[in-house]
Amino acid sequence: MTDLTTTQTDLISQLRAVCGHANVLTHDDPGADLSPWEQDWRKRVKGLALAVVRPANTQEVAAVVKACAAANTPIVPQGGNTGLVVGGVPNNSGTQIVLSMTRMNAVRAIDPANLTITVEAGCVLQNLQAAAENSGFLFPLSLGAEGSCTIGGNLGTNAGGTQVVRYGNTRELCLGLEVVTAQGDIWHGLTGLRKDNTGYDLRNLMIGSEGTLGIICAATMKLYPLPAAQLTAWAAVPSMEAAVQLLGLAHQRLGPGLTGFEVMGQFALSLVEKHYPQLRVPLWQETPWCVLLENSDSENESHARGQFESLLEAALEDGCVTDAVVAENLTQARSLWHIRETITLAQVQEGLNIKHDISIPVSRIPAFVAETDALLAREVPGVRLVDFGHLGDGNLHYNVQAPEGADGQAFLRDNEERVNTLVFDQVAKFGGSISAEHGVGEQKVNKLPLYKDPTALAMMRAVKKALDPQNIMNPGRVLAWHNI
Ligand code: FAD
Ligand code: 2HG
Ligand code: ZN
Repeated sequence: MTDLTTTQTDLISQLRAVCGHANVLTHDDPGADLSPWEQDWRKRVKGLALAVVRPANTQEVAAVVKACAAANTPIVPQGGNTGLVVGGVPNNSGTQIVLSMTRMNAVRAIDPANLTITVEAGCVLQNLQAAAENSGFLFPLSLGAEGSCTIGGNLGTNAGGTQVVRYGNTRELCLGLEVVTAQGDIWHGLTGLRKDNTGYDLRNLMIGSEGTLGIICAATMKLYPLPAAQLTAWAAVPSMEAAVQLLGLAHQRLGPGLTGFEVMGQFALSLVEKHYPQLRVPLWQETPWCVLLENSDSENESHARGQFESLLEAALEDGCVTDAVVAENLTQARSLWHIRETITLAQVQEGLNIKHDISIPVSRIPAFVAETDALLAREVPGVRLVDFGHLGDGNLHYNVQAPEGADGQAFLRDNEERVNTLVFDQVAKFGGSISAEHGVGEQKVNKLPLYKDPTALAMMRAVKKALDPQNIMNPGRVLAWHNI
């Protein structure tokens, strides 16, 4: 560890006085290993923290921020550290503290009549889902990282996941927040109100701000009735056009019952088959695309099954589906979802890759994919496209894997920048966004000014400057300070 300045040593003593000695970890502690907090999930970046601070409550968070502000020390809020854009780990300067929220994980209250649950930011998403279910409700946010990501991180990134087609992003699920500002003040905004027109929408400003404006300490989230039945189908579709046609049919036939609509390209599924053969991927060999559909029904299972079967019959007749299976039971349904959620891990096994979490209007996705696939094949010979994602939301993970047998590091060094530019230029041409779900983090910080509306960017900079004039909240993420 580098020598600490007197200010840094004093700060660490103050933080230990606030949170307790054991909850402020530094590299000077005997046997210290801070790498779980310093290394990003994709293992693309490893930072160096001045300290990892683990507060137990909102008052401690406020005191930590006040101390850091006085010492002009940057703070990187962190939840489960499953983010994919290098937003929740420190840089390598050794001057930033990681504020780990995982000790603040309590479910504070459930209000059944108001259909709300109030939880602390460090609550793991799966535990929040379970708390809701144990009280007879559904908390619908669902994503592959749900066993370790936290609701604070979900709010920080405005996470999407697989139920957005019906329930919206994390933002749509949130009614109130408790936040510590960059000055260390507490905003008590935990209302469970569905209507409140008393000025600027600060809640939605904080959501998706990736820790750059304040620290989310707790949230009041919406609950929904548990569906009476939930069915999952896996369909082979002959083209992306057919997948979009199937989506239209599913909206028409299932209405609000359509809770999931995921598309998966053949190569993406071949990676699951290759690295996780025990999962037994259905139908993938004979078709360029598969679609996973979910029907959540408020009546009963036979109603849901009847609806699903008539949808699939119509789709087979129209030719937008060539073959399909409907899960017979919950275990089979879970296995199908598990295959979908395993694509990210299969990509890790296959080697280094370039990730994109883009959105395009659904109607334009087939043309985008055809044109961009051809462009990449021409510009980066041998490149392998791992296309999958939340087609129901117009959100594709248009990921790019190195050619077979290529050295992943060399591939990234020579191609990452060029591939990003090619893909993002195409996204702009088709009226899309360069990040639909994972956020900007550090990874897209230099790209944002190229693709975001300049007036919107100017307003974002003004907000950052007003709320965090010292630039201590997750600096260098979302916006680069030299641009502010
Ligand atoms: P972290 O990674 O710890 O932090 C993420 C960002 O939020 C950072 O900028 C951090 O500073 C900020 N932050 C964290 N906590 C707070 C807080 N309390 N207050 C303010 N800011 C905070 N994302 C999707 O949107 N959809 C998916 O389907 C999806 N699937 C995934 C599947 C896998 C296998 C993996 C590894 C990731 C996936 N992700 C997905 C990305 C990631 O899980 C989400 O971004 C998630 O919301 C991050 O939560 P976290 O607690 O891990 O946050
Ligand atoms: C998903 O939808 C996640 O599974 C991760 O957003 C996407 O691995 C990816 O690129
Ligand atoms: Zn996703």
